[in-house]
Amino acid sequence: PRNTGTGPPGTTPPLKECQLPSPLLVGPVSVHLSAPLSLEEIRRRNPLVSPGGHYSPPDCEPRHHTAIVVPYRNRQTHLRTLLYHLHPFLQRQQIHYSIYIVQQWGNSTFNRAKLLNVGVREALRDEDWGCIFLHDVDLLPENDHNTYTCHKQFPTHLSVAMDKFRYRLPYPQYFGGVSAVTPDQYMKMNGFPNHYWGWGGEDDDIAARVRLSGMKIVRPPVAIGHYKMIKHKGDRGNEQNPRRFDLLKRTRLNWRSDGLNSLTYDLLSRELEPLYTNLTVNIGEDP
Ligand code: UD2
Ligand code: MN
Repeated sequence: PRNTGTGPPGTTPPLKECQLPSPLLVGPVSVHLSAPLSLEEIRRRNPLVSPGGHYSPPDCEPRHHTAIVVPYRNRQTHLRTLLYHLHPFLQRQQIHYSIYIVQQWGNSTFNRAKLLNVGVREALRDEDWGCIFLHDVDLLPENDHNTYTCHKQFPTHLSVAMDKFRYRLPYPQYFGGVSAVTPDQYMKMNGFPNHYWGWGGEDDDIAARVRLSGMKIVRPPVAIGHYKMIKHKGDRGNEQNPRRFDLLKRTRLNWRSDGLNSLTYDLLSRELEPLYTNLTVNIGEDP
């Protein structure tokens, strides 16, 4: 429980609000990609992270409460690299946070957007998060001035400058990689589409929902939104979705009826691992 200062005498005094900006920030950081440490070793290096991958700054009252949601299947080494990097990064920002790994169960075609819907819904069962990050497992932020917090009014796109796109936005409406919404913004756009099976299109659909629901995308400066993507081949079970262009033509007609309000899934387990909350979910398959 958070210390509100209203407890009986003899309890610890209330914490002061965390300073803005965090005095712990270092700016650009170099990102190591080779041979990630074991989960056990990463845990040792993050002694203040509690089960479920939960953290709150020990000596100030955090201003931000952020859930990190990662769509996931079979990317062990990427996951370790992400955890190794992201825990210290978020702690330097003095944010109260948890990391949720939403793992698609079984061998059916991967569905990133639907996993994100599941992650948002399950994270909000835990806490009243003010901000929800949608985060690819293979993306590592390279500058801690890129704060993992939300804009009050509009969804944020954070990964604006990635090494794989030569540190530029590939196209103006691009929304893939790392983005963030408040629960209100998420509700306003009816969440994300549930019917994009396989690689591609779902990020453009999400960007279209932002616009169709009367919002716009905000972004950090290109100099700050730097990310490295761990190099990888396409995964088996996540082949390019040949229907993505047809689906994208119908976002305008479908976004109100497909999304948060039509989401169904079967949560198979929920485990508080030392460095993250693991959600294993059966999301069905491409009909
Ligand atoms: C791009 C976008 C990504 C998404 C995707 C199209 C970037 C940096 N990212 O990623 O946000 O829009 O295109 O769907 O441009 N995953 C697994 N296991 C799998 C397959 C996918 O964990 O078997 C997860 C993982 O978090 C991964 C993400 O899904 O980072 C996106 O898949 P990707 O990395 O294969 O696709 P990529 O790099 O083209
Ligand atoms: Mn990737």
